Amino acid sequence: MKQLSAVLNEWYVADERQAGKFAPAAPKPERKPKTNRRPKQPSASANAGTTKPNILLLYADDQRNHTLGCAGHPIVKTPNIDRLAKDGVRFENAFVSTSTCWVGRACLFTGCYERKHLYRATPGPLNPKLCESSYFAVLKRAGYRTGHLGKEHVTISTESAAAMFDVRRKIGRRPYFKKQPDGSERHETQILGDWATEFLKEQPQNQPFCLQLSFNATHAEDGDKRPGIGHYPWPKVTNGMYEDQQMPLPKLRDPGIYEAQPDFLKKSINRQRYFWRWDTPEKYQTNMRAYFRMLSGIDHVVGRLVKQLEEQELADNTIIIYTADNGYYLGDRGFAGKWTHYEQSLRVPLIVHDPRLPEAKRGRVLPELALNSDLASTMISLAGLPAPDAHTGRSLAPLVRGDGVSDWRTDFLCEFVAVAKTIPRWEGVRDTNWTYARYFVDGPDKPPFEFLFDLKNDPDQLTNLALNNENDSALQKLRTRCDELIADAGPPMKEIGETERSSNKKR
Ligand SMILES: [Ca+2]
Repeated sequence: MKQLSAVLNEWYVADERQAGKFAPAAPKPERKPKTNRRPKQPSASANAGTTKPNILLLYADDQRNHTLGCAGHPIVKTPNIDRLAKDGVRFENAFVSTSTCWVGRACLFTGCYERKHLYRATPGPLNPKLCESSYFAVLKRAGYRTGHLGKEHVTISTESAAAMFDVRRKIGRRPYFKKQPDGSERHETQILGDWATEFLKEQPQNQPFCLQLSFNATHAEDGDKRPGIGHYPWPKVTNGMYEDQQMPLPKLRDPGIYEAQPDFLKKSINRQRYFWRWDTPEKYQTNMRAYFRMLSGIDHVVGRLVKQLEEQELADNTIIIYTADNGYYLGDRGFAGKWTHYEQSLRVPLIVHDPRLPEAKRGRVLPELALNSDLASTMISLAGLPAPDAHTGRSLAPLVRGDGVSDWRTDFLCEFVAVAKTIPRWEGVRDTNWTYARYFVDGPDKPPFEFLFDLKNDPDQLTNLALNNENDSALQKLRTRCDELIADAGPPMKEIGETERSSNKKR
């Protein structure tokens, strides 16, 4: 069995190959960009003619906040992402307000709560009006070259797409390994690295860019239940990693934690998928290793892209943001997946690396509550433009810069409106001290099932204080606050029509 150091060494040798010989020889992508592709230009020097910063948003799938080296994880190796955190800032309280792939992406693109964009809770593509105030559209109008590469999982109208993207290339999993013209197979994560490299090489001078790279990793291959390479296919570059290591068990693994859940969660998709991934010690160990290899595969591409930016002398003017579309139950509470109100589902990693930050402002870990819907305003304001009024999110730029911000949010609306079959619609408030959630198990006209957790005294959310009305004043306060947040963002639950339930198969 190989020692970890040997594996890592090979990994970085492979990294050199990627940057040198291998990457340029990478096969051509299956699909050409759709719109407004610009002619190739020499990639000689930085886009020094522009004063606007470039933006590179790296967007992982199904990754909880704790699975990064820089977040203190004892096993997973993410040295390139860790470097971004060391030289940038990391938000240790970053959340998604809706925890699922497609709604999370709609929140990211529009800068709005689900309650405002109502994607898939209302018919049709992503709200065209809100697409106009998406960061892609705003930055494109301001002269940026914009690109989205990878998993989209949001239906965008042709007109909206034309306003948002200069370059748009989609790629899915199923399978992760794509057959290449020479007969070899290449992992989707690495293909995205190739595509992003091409995008950078074609970047014209005197123009800034905003590029989002949306990985399918670390989403499980749901159709393949074989533990390891079947369910969590990793790129070859991480072969052998973690092989000699015991995977730590989830902290919240006591069966009593699962048993204490209400029936509608005990029978939910969170439980069904637990049996796909985590229910036996062997399956758990094998799948965790594979999952971490997928994560390290993303990290490898991050390293490739940083190197590419440096080679093109773009690194000093390119802001890099790393985050994920939703949190993830890795067997915690007897669950798998996301969708629900617990911390494991709502928390995501968030790093903002702005090379313009002075030395003294680098390497900070910020405690403020940051949301996926904040990133649209953040990118727009980092580009020096005013954030659109339509956004419910707020720019994180002052926090990144280290400006004193005295009126930052202390709570946010969390919800799941575009409901999947086995998770009832729910809405709630994540406060700095409390989590409140109400599930409309029997429909929006019937009394909901409520959760209330005192995060100061019960950070693991084990005692539901709403069950016996154990803290009536907090419960009343949070019910009211939930109503207020909803009133600011959109309609109450009972005014939202039936969801397109059948369209929720792919997550
Ligand atoms: Ca996801």
